Amino acid sequence: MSRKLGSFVLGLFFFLSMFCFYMPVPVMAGGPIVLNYANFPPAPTFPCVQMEEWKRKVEERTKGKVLIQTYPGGTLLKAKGMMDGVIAGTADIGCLCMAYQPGRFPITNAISLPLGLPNSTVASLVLWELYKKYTPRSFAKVKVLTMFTTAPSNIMSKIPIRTLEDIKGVPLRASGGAAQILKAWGANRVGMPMPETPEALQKGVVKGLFSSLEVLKDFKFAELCKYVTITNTAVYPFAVVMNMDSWNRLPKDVQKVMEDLGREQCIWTGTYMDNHVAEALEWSQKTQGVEVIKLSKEEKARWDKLLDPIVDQWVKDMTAKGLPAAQIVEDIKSMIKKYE
Ligand code: 3IO
Repeated sequence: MSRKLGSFVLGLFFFLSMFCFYMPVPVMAGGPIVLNYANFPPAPTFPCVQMEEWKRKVEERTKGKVLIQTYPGGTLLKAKGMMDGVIAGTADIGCLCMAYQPGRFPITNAISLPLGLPNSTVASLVLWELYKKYTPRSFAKVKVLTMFTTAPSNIMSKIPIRTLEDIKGVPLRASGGAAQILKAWGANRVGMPMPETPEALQKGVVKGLFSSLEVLKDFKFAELCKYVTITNTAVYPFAVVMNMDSWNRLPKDVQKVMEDLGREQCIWTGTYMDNHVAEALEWSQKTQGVEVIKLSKEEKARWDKLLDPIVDQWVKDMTAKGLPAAQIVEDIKSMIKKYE
């Protein structure tokens, strides 16, 4: 009796497994498509907030066909290894800050030149259009899902910086184009990715940093840096990239959802950043006693004058490397006008 039952169960198993075998592949055969998304800073910061928003939209618009597994805080890939990690397939998707490898992304890093980008929303749109126009070789090995920038950078410091004399020789943290600007103002610029900055500030390796102001709240820098000097200059450019094989494996309809999200996500993140900067600055002043220093007109003119050679020098250097550098600068200027 039990023998008969045994062979019945076995037979049933084979019978059913045949169905599994012949089932058309994507339709729930192995559950949803799971994609790993790596990010380098802690979860509450803006690159991760936009990551969760992108995940939400993709899962909703693919109706559960795709599941995005997010890894904030450098748990899967760290700041400087993001691009190569995605190329190697350590993560399917990764969010990277291009300023951490400035030589690697010369065209898109042009966005951090002092060209008067007014806010994150406009800068993000300009960056996205710049990428679409030039499709830089630096991204040939990956699928670019979106790009965005921070809001323009300001100085956050433990000591008040009111004049060029005050900033001279002060160790301040910045990366990429922002670092060039600090150098021009005479600061002792120290390069490191954002996640290493809290410890450097704590230990006194640096006396402040040069970045977008939402970090006052998101990294609690307002507890240490009681002064903000308004300069509204360099933005930091970011890219979200996908491993090329992972991309090619996706069904066409899923690819379309992600393609259509590229520009939308760029605008969402720019808008979130601009609003969050305003909120974080207010919080810093009201609850942390942070002083906001506005340079006088004459002082501002001195600071701006030191930035004049930066764009010319960049055009010279990049032209020598065979890039249409003057055209890129012209494009950025006219795109700013268009989006403003
Ligand atoms: C940044 C990087 C990670 C988390 C929050 C952030 N806000 C601004 C940045 C820009 C940046 O990459 C940097 O190094 O200043």
